[in-house]
Amino acid sequence: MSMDFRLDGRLALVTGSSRGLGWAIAEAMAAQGARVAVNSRNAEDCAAKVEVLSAAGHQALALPFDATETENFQAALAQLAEAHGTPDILVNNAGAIHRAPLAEFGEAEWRRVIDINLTACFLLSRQVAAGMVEKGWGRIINIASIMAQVGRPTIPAYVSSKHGLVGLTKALAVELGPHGVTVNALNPGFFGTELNLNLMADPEFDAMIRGRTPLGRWGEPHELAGAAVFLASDAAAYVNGAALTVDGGMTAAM
Ligand code: GCO
Repeated sequence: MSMDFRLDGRLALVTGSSRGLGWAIAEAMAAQGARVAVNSRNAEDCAAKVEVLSAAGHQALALPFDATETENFQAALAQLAEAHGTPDILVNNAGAIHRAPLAEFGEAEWRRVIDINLTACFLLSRQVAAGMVEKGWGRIINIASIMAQVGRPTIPAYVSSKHGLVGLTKALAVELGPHGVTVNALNPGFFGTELNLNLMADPEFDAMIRGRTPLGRWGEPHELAGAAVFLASDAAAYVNGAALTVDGGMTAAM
């Protein structure tokens, strides 16, 4: 019985995929044969990334929308359904972070981070699940974080949203599993993305990450992509409700 990691014939929507982890996941899924809908709020960025994938001989389309605006993404998904059908794979990757000491952490910032990192994932999953249930096959992959397992100062909204996202993953896994739809999470550790540029530029924080990570370095975005492809593939058909940590061993260490 050969392991099937290919995604041929699948339509994958990856939110926040014009850069960082989302782009690495979109590239990897396209290379595995998926038709990939590249998403961000910026139409030009999506178009530019579709050009890169098309130039590599892959199937891709731009699907710009704001994942926090229900009408916006409903219209985009209706357009997608018209032209290409409903997504077989949804990667809830779009996310935000706000860092401030508790006493200075504003309510508006709290709500913004919860809205994009958790509420948008619920609303998009609810929207896309209908088509997956109809087909009797689907993959929802939530990009959580090791901040779903631990916490650190100054990021209460991010930590809470990522803990919540793993809870949402389990809730949807049990509700959608009977319909052939699996729902899993990835818990990335500290990766070299735009979200972390200022952390990487801080010599003290950089040294702390390298010191606390058994592999001694930050992760590269493409190093998360393989786990996403696995969860999206038929090789992971019996993986449901799981949260796979990809952190170089950081949370395994004392
Ligand atoms: C931070 C970082 C982390 C990482 C990542 C860890 O401020 O602590 O941004 O949260 O980005 O999410 O999984």
